[in-house]
Amino acid sequence: MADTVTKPRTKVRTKVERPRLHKVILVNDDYTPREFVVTVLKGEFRMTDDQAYKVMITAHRLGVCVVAVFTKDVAETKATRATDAGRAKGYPLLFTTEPEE
Ligand code: TYC
Repeated sequence: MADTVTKPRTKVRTKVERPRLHKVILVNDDYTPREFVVTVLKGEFRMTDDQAYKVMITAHRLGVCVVAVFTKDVAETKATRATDAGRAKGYPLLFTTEPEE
């Protein structure tokens, strides 16, 4: 036959990758009261008193502590809100974000 139809021997597979998660990181400073850090962690990240205290004291001792992981948008929004809560009180409290490896 003249019009031979050849089936493609390869299939196009669209790779769907899970969105990378982003860490919210609490950074220590010398001025923000411990109790205030705990309050912000509880309010913005829905932690118990115990969880919030452990995260705060880890950042206090080591310099930083991972608070939680979220999609990029959620991580950035929460980090900004939590940082702003400190700024509203005149504290240098800082939450940053970075992508998980
Ligand atoms: N280092 C602060 C103090 O001694 C408390 C503190 C802990 C501040 C963790 C920020 O991310 C922080 N008052």
